[in-house]
Order: sequence, then structure tokens, then C-alpha cells
Amino acid sequence: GGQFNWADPFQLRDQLQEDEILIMESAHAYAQENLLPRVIEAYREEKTDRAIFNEMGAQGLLGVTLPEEYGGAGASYVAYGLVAREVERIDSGYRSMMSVQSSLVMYPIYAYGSEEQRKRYLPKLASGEFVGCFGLTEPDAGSDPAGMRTRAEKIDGGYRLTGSKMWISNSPIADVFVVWAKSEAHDNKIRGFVLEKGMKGLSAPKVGGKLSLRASITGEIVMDGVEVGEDALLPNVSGLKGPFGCLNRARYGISWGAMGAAEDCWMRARQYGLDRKQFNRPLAQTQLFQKKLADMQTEIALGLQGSLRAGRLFDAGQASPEMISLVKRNNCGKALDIARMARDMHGGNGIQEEYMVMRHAQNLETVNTYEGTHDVHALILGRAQTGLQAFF
Ligand code: TGC
Ligand code: FAD
Repeated sequence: GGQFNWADPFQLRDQLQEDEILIMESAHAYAQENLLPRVIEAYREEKTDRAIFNEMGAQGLLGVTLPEEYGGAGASYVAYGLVAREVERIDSGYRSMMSVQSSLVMYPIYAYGSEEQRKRYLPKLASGEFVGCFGLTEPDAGSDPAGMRTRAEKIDGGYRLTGSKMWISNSPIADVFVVWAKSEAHDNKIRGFVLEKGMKGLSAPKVGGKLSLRASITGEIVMDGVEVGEDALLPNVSGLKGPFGCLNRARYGISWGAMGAAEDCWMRARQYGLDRKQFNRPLAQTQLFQKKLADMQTEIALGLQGSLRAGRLFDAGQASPEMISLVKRNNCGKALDIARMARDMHGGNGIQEEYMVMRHAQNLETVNTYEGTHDVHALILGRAQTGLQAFF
């Protein structure tokens, strides 16, 4: 018979390749040594440390799936997922910073960009010298990005962009802006443009007042007739499949990341239950507490196996958007339930910042919403099995 390791019920580690384990361990060490010590204050003070991008770049954690010639690590999508999990064990906001840079900025420049664009941006994004952001969502177009208003008019030698994006991770500190707009010169199809900080008419004010994801800065992107050359257009993609190609990767990574946050909550709840006594025995010696731990362990073990399978299919070029919706939706929803439960199991201490679990729960509210809400992914899966679309 096999051994049972309660912390890794299905022996995930045995299913990883050597280079994936190395990347995972390097991400783990970086996150525990450099991110964990600053997260409580960063969250409380709503401060995003720009240096984190440089640090992650130096550790090789940005754009890990891209080829080495552009600054990537040529690693698998499984390795990318493992990085997301290690970073999100600390905070979903830190993972957000990493995944926007990797999947939503570096990936489209690599996959849809010209050779010139790749050379100009990718190495500096990989090192963290540049921070990137991704502008799809608008004040009046969230779940329905096809309803965007941002437009690109044709001008001599280029385009003029007008519109505004809302809820954009990293935008107030970004050097590079990948934005999506309806382009009149291309039958009004959605096209991608790469803008740079300092362009006339471009600004990115911070969105304040967030009670979630406070360690990751969020802003608007305001484009007030920003004029760009022809070389700002991403030449090799047209239509919504451009941004969705990026979202597939980010959503997949989030499915791993959310499990990292859930694991942190589970481990903390278990330890708290062992340490804390009520009625003359550890909380962990009560049936209700143990049932909650069993539920957490089960959902996490199953969720990680699902993400691993999706990752292996991704690496084989066989992952479908629906598979990704399934793991993104399930793992984010389950992680949110687990974090709320861990908060409850800590009693009053559960609301204190030093116990970490309430911050995870607050963050996971965002993670359950961005990159397609829990319900939008249900509709994607519902459409796939009925052939009936229920969006409108
Ligand atoms: P629909 O008719 O389904 O599709 C339109 C076109 O897009 C193609 N497509 C995809 N291609 C590749 N991968 C996918 N996952 C794709 N999904 C759709 C599709 O084939 C079609 O192509 P074509 O050539 O036939 O035109 O589009 P719809 O308008 O009915 O869309 C419905 C819906 C709800 C599925 C979709 O719009 C959706 O997923 N909405 C959610 C929006 C969303 O996820 N926004 C994310 C913003 S970015 C973000 O949140 C970053 S936070 C990151 C962080 O901080 O970590
Ligand atoms: P809405 O679409 O208005 O949805 C509101 C509610 O209605 C949800 O419960 C939803 O499930 C439900 N709903 C919507 N349509 C339907 C339907 N047809 N049937 C049933 N229910 C429906 N976007 C970017 O482009 N780049 C970023 O970097 C980025 N970062 C973000 C960071 C943070 C902190 C947050 C909060 C958001 C970020 N987003 C980003 C935006 C995010 O992707 C959107 O918030 C998300 O797609 C939902 O859109 P919405 O907020 O407009 O909500």
C-alpha cells in the first residue's frame, strides 16, 4: 500500500518534472523570504512595491513560458502554474502583478507582435525594468468586452486612440500598456495596441478605496486622443480571440494561484486548531473542526489535480477554453469558501491582519470576479453542454 501524506494527498510533487520542481522551489523561497515579510504592511497601507517586479525578474519568475531569447525561461505551463501557486500563497495581489506581466503583457507581444516589438519590450518586461498592464475592461464593458467603446481612428502614419479602461492591474505604475480598441481601419474589429508611458493624452489614475487586493495597485487607463505610429499595432491578431488568447493563460494560472491561497488558509487553520484549546481540548479534536479540515484538504487536492491536468494539456497544445473555465471557476470558488471557513475557524483572531486568513478571503473576492466571474464561467460551460448561449 502507498503512504498517505496528509499535506499532499495525491503526491503532486511526484507528478512534476525536475525543472518544474526547481522553478517551484525557487518561487517558494523567493515568496517566503521576500514577499511574506512585507505583505501585512503593504496590504494595510495599500502600497505596491515597484521593486517586486525587479526582484521577480531577477529570480526568473516573469514570462517563464516564453523562449530564453526574449528573457523567458522556456518552461512549461505547469511550471508557470506552480509559480502562481507559490506567489499566491502569500497574497493574490502579488500573483496578480506576476500574471498580468507574464500572461497579459508579455504573451500578446510575443504571440501577436512584430519581431521589433518583441525585441523592444520582452527582455525589459522579463527583467522587471518595465512594468506592463492590460486594458480590456471598461466602465461599461466588463463581462461583455465586445461592448467596449474605446476606438482607434486612422490618421496619417498611425492611429488616434480615444476611450477609457477601468480596473486595470498595474496601470498607475506601468511603462507599457497593451490596450484593446475597435479599429475603424480594420472593419471596426478589436485590435491590440502597445502604448508607452508619457505619450500625450495618456494617463492612468489610481483606483482608490479597494477593500480587496490592496497590495496590487489598480487604475484606469484614460486615452484622450493618444496618437501612435503604425508600429504600435499588434499586427498578428484581430477580433476578441486576441485578448481571449491572453486570458486563457492568465485564467489557467489563476486556477493554480487560488489553490495556493487556499492551501495557506488550510495550513493556518489546522495549526490554529492544534494550538488553541477550548473546553479543555484542542479545537482540532472536535468533529466539526476536523470535518472542515477534511473538506479543505479534499477540495485543494482535487483542485490541484485539475490544474495539473489542464497544464499538461496546455503544454501539449490541447487545452480548450472550456477546460480552463472549469478549473478557473471551481478553484476560485472553492478557495473563497476555504478562506472564509479558515477565518471562521480562527474565531476573533481570524479578523486580525497577523493571522493572514481574512486578507486571503478579501483578496479571493476579486479573484473570483476578475478574468471572468464565477457565473460567466458557468455560462461558458453551460453553453458548451447545451449548445444554447444564455449571455443575452
Ligand atoms: P464569443 O462569441 O463567445 O466569442 C467571440 C470571439 O472570441 C473567441 N473566443 C475565444 N478565443 C480564444 N479563447 C477563448 N477563451 C475564447 N472565447 C471566445 C471566439 O471564438 C470568437 O471568435 P470569432 O473569431 O468567431 O469572432 O464572445 P461573447 O461576446 O459572446 O463573449 C462572451 C463571454 C462571456 C464568454 C466572454 O466575453 C467572457 O469571457 N467575458 C469575461 C470577460 C473577462 O474575462 N474579462 C477579463 C478582463 S482582464 C482581467 O480581468 C485581468 S485581472 C488579472 C490579474 O490582475 O491577475
Ligand atoms: P459585470 O460584468 O457588470 O458583472 C456584475 C455581475 O453580473 C457579476 O456577478 C456577473 O457574474 C453578473 N453577470 C454579468 N453578465 C451576466 C449574464 N449575462 N448573466 C448572468 N449574470 C451576469 N480588467 C482588465 O481588463 N485588466 C485588468 O488588469 C484587470 N484587473 C482587475 C483588477 C481588479 C482588482 C478587479 C476588481 C478587476 C480587474 N479587471 C481587469 C476587471 C475584471 O475583469 C472585471 O471586473 C470582470 O470581468 C467583471 O466585470 P464587471 O466588473 O464589469 O462586472
